[in-house]
Amino acid sequence: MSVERTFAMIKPDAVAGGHTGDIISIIEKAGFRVVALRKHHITRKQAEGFYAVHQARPFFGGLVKFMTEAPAIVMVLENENAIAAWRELMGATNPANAAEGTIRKKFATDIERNCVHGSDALETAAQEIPFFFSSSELL
Ligand code: FUP
Repeated sequence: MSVERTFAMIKPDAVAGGHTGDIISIIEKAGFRVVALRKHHITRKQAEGFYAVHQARPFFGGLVKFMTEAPAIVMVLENENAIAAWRELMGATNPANAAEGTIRKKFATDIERNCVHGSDALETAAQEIPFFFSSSELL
């Protein structure tokens, strides 16, 4: 086990739905330290860059539209095994498959409007954290 940092986001659906406080409370109760946090309205260019790996997928246009429709909360979380631990707490990408007690089970609408994001590997976290934060914001 090692202490890791992961990039996390409360997506526009959950922020607009008034679930920001509940989700941050779940995060803190699960033992994560919030290293950075900011409300941020993602631009089209940022959404296209952030999800570039999915650009050939049929859902890409809808995903970019959703991610830019309203502000999100961007965060950096720290914990033992933070990357896997945060993905477990989020639940499956499709909330229909998400386990009881997970954030997506509680707050997500469907596979697109799935309320939270988390880096899927150390290398991804190392790209996603500086995509939204400068090193001086990691406190
Ligand atoms: P995750 O790592 O759980 O965020 O899932 P993916 O990287 O597979 O997908 C990234 C985002 O693409 C999901 F959060 C939502 C969106 N997506 C769709 O809208 N439809 C799909 O069929 C798959 C993913």
